[in-house]
Order: sequence, then C-alpha cells, then structure tokens
Amino acid sequence: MAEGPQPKRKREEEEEKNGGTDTQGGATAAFTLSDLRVRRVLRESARDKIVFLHAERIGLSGEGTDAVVILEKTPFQEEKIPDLLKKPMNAELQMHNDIYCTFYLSPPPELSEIKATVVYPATEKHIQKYLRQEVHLIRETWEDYKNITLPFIQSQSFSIQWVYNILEKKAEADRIIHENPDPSNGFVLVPDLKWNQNQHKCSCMAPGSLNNSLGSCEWCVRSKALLPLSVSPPSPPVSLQLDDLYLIALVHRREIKSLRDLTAEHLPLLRNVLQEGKEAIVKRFGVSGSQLRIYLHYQPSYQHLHVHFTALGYDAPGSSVERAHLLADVIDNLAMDSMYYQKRALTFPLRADEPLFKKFQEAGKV
Ligand code: M7G
Repeated sequence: MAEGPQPKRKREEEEEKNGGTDTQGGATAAFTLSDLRVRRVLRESARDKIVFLHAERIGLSGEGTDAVVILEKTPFQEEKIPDLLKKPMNAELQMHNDIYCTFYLSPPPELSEIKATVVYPATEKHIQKYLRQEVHLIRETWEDYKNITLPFIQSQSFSIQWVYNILEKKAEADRIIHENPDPSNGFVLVPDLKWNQNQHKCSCMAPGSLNNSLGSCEWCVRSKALLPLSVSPPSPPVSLQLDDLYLIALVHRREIKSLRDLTAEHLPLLRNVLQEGKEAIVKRFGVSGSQLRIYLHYQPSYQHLHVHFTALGYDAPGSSVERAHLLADVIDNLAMDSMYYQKRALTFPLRADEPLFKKFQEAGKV
C-alpha cells in the first residue's frame, strides 16, 4: 500500500497545482539516473517487460525527493537480430529435450537497451498512478460530472505545464512532427512519451540507411529539418521502430479539458486533428490512416484536450473500450448532436484508492 503523504509531498502537490517549480518553462534541473535510489516496486508486468519504481533522490541536506522511474525492455530491432545470435556472448543452455531447447543470452549493451522514463520530482498522485491497485468502472452521468468529477478535477488534476512547454516550443520543439498554428483550430503533433522511438540511430548505425556526407542518414537529416508536408521525406530506414508508434496531438486552445467540454463548435478543430494528423503520419512514417487508432481518453490524466495516435497493431495502454473513444466517432456524434457529450453517461475506470473513486462512493454511485 502507499505510504501516507509526507509534508514534502504536500508541498509538491501544491507545486503541481501551480504548474511546477523548477520544471516551469522548460526541462527539469539536470540529474543522472545514478542519483536515484529505488524505494520499492510499484508495479511490474512480466508480459510487457516493464517495471514501475518509486525512487528518490537524496539532496545535500539528506532529504529525499520522490521520483517515479519506468524501466522497459525495448522491442527487438529487426536488423540487429542476426547480431544477437552471432556476437560473442554468454549463451547458457537451460533446457534441452528432444527438438526443444532454451538458452539465456547476455547480449552486449547495444543489443540490450532499456528505456528509462523518469518523473522527477514526482507527486503522490504520480506514485498512485503507477501503483498496482484494484480497478472499478464508474458510470458517470452529466450531473455526476458537474457535481462530482468537475469540482474534483478543478482542485486536484495533474499539472499540464509539460503541454504548455510543447505548445510554446520550450520543450520537445525538435520533436514536432506537424503543427497547425491556428489558435482556435490548430494543434501540435509530437511523439508520445510512451513510444520507444529512440531506436533510429543517427550518424548512422542503421544498415540500409542513406548515408550522406555529414555522416547522418538522409531520412534523419530531412525529418529533423521539419520538411513541409508538401515535401515527402524518403522512406524511413529499417531501424525506425514503428510497431509501437505512438503520437499525441495537443490542441492550441487551453480551455477544453476533455471529451465532456466538446460541442459542435469544436468540429473544425477535431476534423483538422484527424485529417492533418493522418497526413503528417503517412508522410513522415509511411503508416497510413487505416493503420492508425486515433482516439481520446475519458477520463484523461491531463485535462487539456489531446488526441492519441497509435499503430493499430499495437495494444497501447489505455486503448481498451472502457477508456478510448475513437475520434471519428466523436466527430460523428457531435455532428448529430452538438450536446452529445453533455447528455450521455460515460464509463471510465478508477483505482480503488483514488480520491475521485471515494467521492463517487460517498455519493452512493458505486
Ligand atoms: P492521458 O489520456 O491524459 O493520460 O494521455 P495517460 O497518461 O493516463 O494515458 C496523456 C498522454 O501524454 C499519454 O499518452 C502520455 O504518455 C503522454 N505524455 C505525458 N507526458 C508528461 C508527456 C511529455 O512530457 N511529453 C510527451 N511527448 N508526451 C507526454
């Protein structure tokens, strides 16, 4: 179970509400992974080869500051697979029976990458987000939204400073795939934090990539140059990891929190996200619109309207029926009835010890 909130966490929660302190307007103060000490495992999945850790960084005064560290074994890269068998390494035979045998390999570092995502400083809410817990489905009517959910998210939601940093080009500016700068109907499309995208090595280790005189592959150079959509970049080299392709469109408008705020007034914006998002992804990554799952979460963790774009073949976290709403369906629903999302009940999962779940319990709704 989670430990009780500490005074330090209280302070962090305040900072969270105010948009953060040292994270405002850009990157967090520099630190290295080795500065972090593991406190406990929050959750792990043998199937997904991922572990969520509650860690802390000890400051000069000896006081620890919480962090969440997510360690994830990265997907195989097709062109490196032959090396896995060829390169000298320990290959320990564990079992041999007739035509079946199992080996355990200890590959060299370049063939055994792990992606580490760090949230630092992390609030109690971040720690709770990743802690394994019992989950319940809530059926929220519009009245429940107004009386229970809305007051709660207005007082408690995650900081969305990272979103503003992207929109204002203070962070991740070099990762932007597409932007429509219109303040009402525009958005920014960037790779999501969850995409194991860092597989394509520039300068350029990718066999089959197009080396130019700078020693970087042509795809890399051209994609970094943020070519206008009218100019097609060459096909990505084989090393680009597209199986778990995951991008996110963040709208420029700041007052739209979630699906619940949408009306027909937002149709031009939503249609731009759907159309331009698909066009940008096919041009940049060669993945067509019919191979993309394009959806909104309800409830989102971050209350600033955003749309998820994932590879259809990728079983992305949060893409199941109790959380994902296809953007094309949302557009059709709003075109039929402008007040659709202010009328209907919406279902979403909540963890048993989330404060919002307790509010629904207190109101006798679960
Ligand atoms: P959500 O539906 O609000 O919540 O989606 P979820 O995290 O429970 O899915 C927010 C999305 O934004 C998620 O897919 C996150 O992985 C992604 N995301 C979160 N952060 C803090 C960042 C970030 O700093 N940069 C980028 N590029 N994506 C982020």
